[in-house]
Amino acid sequence: MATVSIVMGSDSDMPVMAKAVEVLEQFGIDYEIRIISAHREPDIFVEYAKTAKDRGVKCIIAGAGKAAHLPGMCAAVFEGPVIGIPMKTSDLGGVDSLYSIVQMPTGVPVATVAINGGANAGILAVKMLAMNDVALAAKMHNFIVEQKESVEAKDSKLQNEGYKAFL
Ligand code: RP5
Repeated sequence: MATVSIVMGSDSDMPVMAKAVEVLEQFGIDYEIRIISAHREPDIFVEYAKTAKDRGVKCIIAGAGKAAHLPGMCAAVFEGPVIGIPMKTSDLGGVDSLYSIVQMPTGVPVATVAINGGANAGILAVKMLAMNDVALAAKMHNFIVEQKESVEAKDSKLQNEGYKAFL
């Protein structure tokens, strides 16, 4: 059973989607990963989204670029939370993807992360799952503490060695 489903519109999205996968693996979350185009193969897309709940999926992470309808259509069919990742594009820089994903009509939300925000999509999914999982919440707490300590260490280095140590 897959707790999180990761889906992207094209294999060209993989470098960004891989960042979400890395986070899920870091936290030990079961996942499935698919390339499904809502535009190029709508029948397969609908079957995928309709059956996600039966596969045990609690949350979908969907990434797409350009006229990025995949995350919104996931939210239209799947009843659980959907996290959308807008891909940076060569023509419009990803603002096209961002607007396509974030501007959902009332009643059908997509929690949209930053352009190319694959890692944050994974972190947000883990935080959702951690609400009902004490062990996962403890792992997330450690992650947050480590992140804070990492920034503190950099500032300490700055104070001790000066800014040139970072160049
Ligand atoms: C979207 O169109 C995909 O998510 C991708 O970001 C974009 C371009 O797809 P390719 O032409 O690279 O397959 O459906």
